[in-house]
Amino acid sequence: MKPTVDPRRLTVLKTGAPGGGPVIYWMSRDQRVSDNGALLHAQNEALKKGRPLAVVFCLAPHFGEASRRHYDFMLGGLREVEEKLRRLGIAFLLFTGDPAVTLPRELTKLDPALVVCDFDPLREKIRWCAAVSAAMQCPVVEVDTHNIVPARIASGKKEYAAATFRPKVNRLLAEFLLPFPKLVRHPHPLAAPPVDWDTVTHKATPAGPALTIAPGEKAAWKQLERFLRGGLARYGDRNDPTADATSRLSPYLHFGQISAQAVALMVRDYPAPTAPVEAFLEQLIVRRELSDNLCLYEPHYDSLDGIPGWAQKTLNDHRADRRLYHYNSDAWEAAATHDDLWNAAQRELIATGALHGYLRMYWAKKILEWSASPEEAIATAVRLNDRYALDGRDPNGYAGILWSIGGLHDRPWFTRPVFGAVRFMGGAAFRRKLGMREFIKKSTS
Ligand code: FO1
Repeated sequence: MKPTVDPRRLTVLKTGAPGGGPVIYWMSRDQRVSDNGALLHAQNEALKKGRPLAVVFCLAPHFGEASRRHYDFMLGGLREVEEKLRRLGIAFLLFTGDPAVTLPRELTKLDPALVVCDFDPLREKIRWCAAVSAAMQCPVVEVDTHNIVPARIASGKKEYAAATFRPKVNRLLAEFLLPFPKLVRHPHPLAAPPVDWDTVTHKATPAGPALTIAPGEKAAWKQLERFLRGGLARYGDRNDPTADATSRLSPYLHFGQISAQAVALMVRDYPAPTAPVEAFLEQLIVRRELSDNLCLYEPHYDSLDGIPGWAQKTLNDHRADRRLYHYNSDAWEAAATHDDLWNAAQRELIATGALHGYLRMYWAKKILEWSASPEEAIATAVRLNDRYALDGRDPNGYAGILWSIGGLHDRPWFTRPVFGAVRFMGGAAFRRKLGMREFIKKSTS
């Protein structure tokens, strides 16, 4: 029998009596065929039981603040998934509706032998999972194939900082940073009608700005190649937004169209200077998995209650400090502040759905500085990032916002008005970079 997925990736959500139907992988977070531990586990179980294998995706009519760009990107990737699965003799079924309502009904009809789902610490997905598990008679198993070291194994509690988390991940890396085995052509067919993508796309696409990058597993690998050849060696100067030395992989990672595993293995073995390779792996492995750790153990991962005690105190102590400027949500969204750099960043976010990491910190910190309260600042940053960032609605985004505004995973600095001891970011040095003046001019043209 083919090598199974490391059992430490698995969590039994429900034991139960296998039905007479297929094994089902309910795909949600990890929307890819290769390097997908949940899909591999589902196939292993289907081969053992001699059953067909079906991948099910439930298209929620709206997911948080997701807009047209997100659905175009996601559906573009899912079309590729269906095509690849068909060639492997694996059925792909797409349902539309609230997954917590649609899936219990549709999965029960299939009388599955087993339902496999993929790990996702966000409260919306936990709600969906609870509804599916409650409705199923058969066993339901969760597989963490989004993290290289499974989140539940890396740590049993909310970690304080990267410094406390890094050794726990590094100690286990050698056992988990391994290539996934390949899927085999499935010997037990299941007839499934092809998805009518035009109707689905037409129905599911809310309004909003258009997509600016190619979606899907193939496009993700092309972007990885470009990064390896181009940006990786210069990854060190990633704090210069004009250096274009970032991987631009985060939307593909967010939708699971490429696995962090595959990216880490390619980067680790690529002939490039050690420093940028280490810096990139720190972001891809420690920082990214630290944000899943936050969302897994901190229910308030997108509000003030999720930040450390010292930061709650210091922001409270400075709650009444005079704000030099104060904007409401419309002004923020319209990039209509007094600060041309902030406005340029917001326009970039709306136009492309992406914001360079360093600029994103500046963008969030200024929202703290010019909002009436820290609560309002976090709510504004979460709403704008979820609505416009292609990689929004993701643990990484929430952790980044709580880091910028609430000192999460950071330490106290010199005290300033409004910020208290939360790390301040002025932007003066930033503006002086030649590239930044171009960036601002470009955005007003
Ligand atoms: N997951 C689903 O299972 N069904 C959806 O319709 C869906 C829509 C969606 C839109 C934007 C977005 O950023 C994510 C979306 N997801 C959907 C969830 C995604 O797959 C991830 O599970 C979470 O966003 C990250 O934890």
